[in-house]
Amino acid sequence: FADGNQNNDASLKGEWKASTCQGCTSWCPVQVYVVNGRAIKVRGNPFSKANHGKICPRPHLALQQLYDPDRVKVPMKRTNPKKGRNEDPQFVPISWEEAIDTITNKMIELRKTGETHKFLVLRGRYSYLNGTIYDAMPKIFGSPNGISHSAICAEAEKFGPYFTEAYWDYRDYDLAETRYVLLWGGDPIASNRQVPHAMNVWGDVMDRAKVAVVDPRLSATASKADEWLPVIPGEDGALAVAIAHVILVEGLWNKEFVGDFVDGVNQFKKGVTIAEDSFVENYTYGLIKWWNLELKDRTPEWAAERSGIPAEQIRRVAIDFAKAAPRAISWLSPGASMQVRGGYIAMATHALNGLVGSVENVGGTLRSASVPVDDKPPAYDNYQDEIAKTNSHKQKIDQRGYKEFPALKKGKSGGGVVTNRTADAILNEDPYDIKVAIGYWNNFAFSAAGADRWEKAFSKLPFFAHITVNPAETTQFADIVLPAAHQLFEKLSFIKNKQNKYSYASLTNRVIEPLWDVKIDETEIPWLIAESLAKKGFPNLFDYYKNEFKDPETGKSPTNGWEFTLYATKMKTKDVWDPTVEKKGDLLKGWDDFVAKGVWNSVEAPYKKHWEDFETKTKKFEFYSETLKEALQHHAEKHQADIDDIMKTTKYLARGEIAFIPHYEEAFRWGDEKEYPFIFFEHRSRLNREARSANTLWYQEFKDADPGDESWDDVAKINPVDGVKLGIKTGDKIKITSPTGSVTCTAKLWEGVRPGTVGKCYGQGHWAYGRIAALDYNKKIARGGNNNEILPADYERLSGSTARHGGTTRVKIEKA
Ligand code: MGD
Ligand code: MGD
Ligand code: MO
Repeated sequence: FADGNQNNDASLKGEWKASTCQGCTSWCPVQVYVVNGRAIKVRGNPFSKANHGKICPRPHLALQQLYDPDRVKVPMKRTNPKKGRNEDPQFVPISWEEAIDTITNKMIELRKTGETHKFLVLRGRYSYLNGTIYDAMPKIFGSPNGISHSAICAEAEKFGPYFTEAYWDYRDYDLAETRYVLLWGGDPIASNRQVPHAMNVWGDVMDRAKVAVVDPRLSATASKADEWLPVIPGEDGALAVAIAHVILVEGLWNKEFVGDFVDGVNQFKKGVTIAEDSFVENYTYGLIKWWNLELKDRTPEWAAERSGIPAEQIRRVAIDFAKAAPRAISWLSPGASMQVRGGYIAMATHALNGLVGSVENVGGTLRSASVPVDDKPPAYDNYQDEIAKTNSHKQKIDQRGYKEFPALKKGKSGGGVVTNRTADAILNEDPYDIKVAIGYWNNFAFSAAGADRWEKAFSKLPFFAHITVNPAETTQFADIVLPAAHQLFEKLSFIKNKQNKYSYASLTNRVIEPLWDVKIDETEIPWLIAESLAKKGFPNLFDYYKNEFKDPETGKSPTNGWEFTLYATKMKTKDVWDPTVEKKGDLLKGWDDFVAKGVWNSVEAPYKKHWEDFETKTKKFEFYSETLKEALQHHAEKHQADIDDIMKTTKYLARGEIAFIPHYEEAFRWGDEKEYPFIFFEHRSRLNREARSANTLWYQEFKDADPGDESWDDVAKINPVDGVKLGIKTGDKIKITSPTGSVTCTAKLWEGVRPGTVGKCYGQGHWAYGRIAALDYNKKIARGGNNNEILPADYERLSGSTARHGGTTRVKIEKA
């Protein structure tokens, strides 16, 4: 059926049905080939411009997730009250009625005692209907606690574009027009946020543009690049400021965007301070301050000592990058930012786009065209009673906004989530204890650094319900387990995203009848909870769901969970499919047309849209961030502190005005060099569907698709030079120990990591999840080791992010 010919006899040939793959944050529109009610193949949605109607390898793995015999198939309850990794939960099947009844009994108790804020919803991956369960449910019930996974994902990355150009989001890139791509820990043909797009155009990109990859590992992209800069983990900041230094000294900044000296003569000379009024900036602010405070001494020779990259290579990359201006992309990824001192690396690497004028410019970094969907739940204030109003304004459980956790999302103290801190908050009952928790599409006992704290926190919770597809690590601590519909094949909802200059709205769809007794996490399950709460005397949530979600075509209110799902999806995407609504993009004929096509494409993202008014304090692209200064000032005042004190509390070295500019900071590392001689770093797999694909045969069989890795195994990649010193050979079983934990895995001697470092993929090390992911599911023996058991729970505190990169910890390696 490679031709996808739909004209032949449908009963024999089956049918292609549209949905969306949420295996990673690319969120690609796909089609599923359904024969006789079975999904048998996934391909790209040909109507989708963003991913060229193509997919990466991973939607194929989703088929094995769907038909995984280890799935949770019916609701279950725990019969062993003791919780812990070594306790068998002794789950037994129960009905949906009993499961929901048990949950709402616990919730009603909180209403009775006035402790509704002790109710918590933990969100992992999500669709744009998440507001019904993650926002409206706790807020109407009376809790502030909708806690998302965002800060274990990539929030530190957004810190860079926000505090330079007031854009708290990921960028898109104009790959078709670019002439230079400088990647900071990004591996776009294998991961990041536009995998099928990158895979499809990378050959052309390589023909037209130079590609330089800053990554401690020889990644898939690095192996084909013009330049590989195997940076010492966490020392990216040194490279970024040295590249900026070279661009200025060589006179290669973009005059149109940045401006020029009054007399037209370049005064940027190593070590020389410059008068601020000698330069007139156009769309930027603070260039000379940045130079005087930081850049003037940041030569390639200075950076070479810190980053481990030769000065000539730094100079060459800087010059080639800037000569391509403005068609030059400095592409920032979690690799360079999700580290203890990564906030300023995010700023420094993104500031390079400012220097070459590639911000929202041809061949540069882009924002997005708008998508006319509504991703917020309808207003719910009218459904909040007194308890709800009071309690939902209490301090959130994750300690955001504490002195130590500024979490400055969009410039607001405590504006962002501090996901990983929630475990400590639960354990220490600070700011209070949590009594009833529901987690969905998340697995923090596996996916969060310092995972053992989550095992303890989940064990401590008096009541925990997990909405899940597989019996994951987190599931093992649940009192009630609810089987979730698989996102790609069994769930109706929608997302919006961008790749390849196009923004889009795409439906996830129920393309087959589920084999098992599953329900949709974000709509059907909350509906049942609301209905049950109403029967027990708390009708507000149910009233809200019934009254505020209506079919936009018939005006009908939902009478069951499926109708609620359908009407919510139709309502929130109405402007996309309603032909009478004007918009910039595809014209669809109506809801049925949207379901059939599955995707709506925008026009291309505009260039230069914000040049006249970046929404920063100064309205300019800030090299000296007045926006960050104000945010830090506000946070400091809140805690009767000064900004230097906040810097110290958040583990930064900057003092004075350095805190407001992109600058170098030495990498922060756990562990003493003598005891722990190796810098540990990690990466993701091109087969990772976040941490949800390890129980598929194809994941294990093709694991060697990651450079240096081996099928059915979990290897730590060690440079052969170090192998000789340690007396360790490829295939040896080894134990890797950090100051906070150890894992065992297999040694692989490989030249793609630099001596003194050890690199390991994230994704293996499941001790639960299923019989393929775990080496022995019943005995809870992991296949390999979970990186989160050696990564300490540390943070990039200004954004609230968890540090997984930058060589956060040192380790020792021994034969196991
Ligand atoms: P996963 O671990 O992928 O997501 O971390 P989480 O948000 O915790 O979630 C797995 C859970 O979702 C399992 O319980 C599974 O059974 C369930 N599940 C699978 N499919 C579905 C479905 O279709 N619907 C529902 N309802 N449930 C489903 C992700 C987070 O992990 C992220 S975003 C990043 S970027 C981080 N990556 C990362 C890393 O690279 N290294 C290290 N060391 N840690 C990391 N953790 C972070
Ligand atoms: P990471 O894999 O966290 O982020 O986006 P990615 O860009 O994929 O880090 C990228 C790189 O950082 C790795 O190549 C690693 O070797 C490198 N690195 C480690 N330490 C350092 C360092 O100190 N400096 C530098 N310069 N590099 C370093 C994450 C994005 O990817 C997210 S948030 C999600 S949820 C999606 N998940 C996902 C997936 O699970 N699998 C695949 N294949 N793609 C995915 N895309 C999305
Ligand atoms: Mo993520």
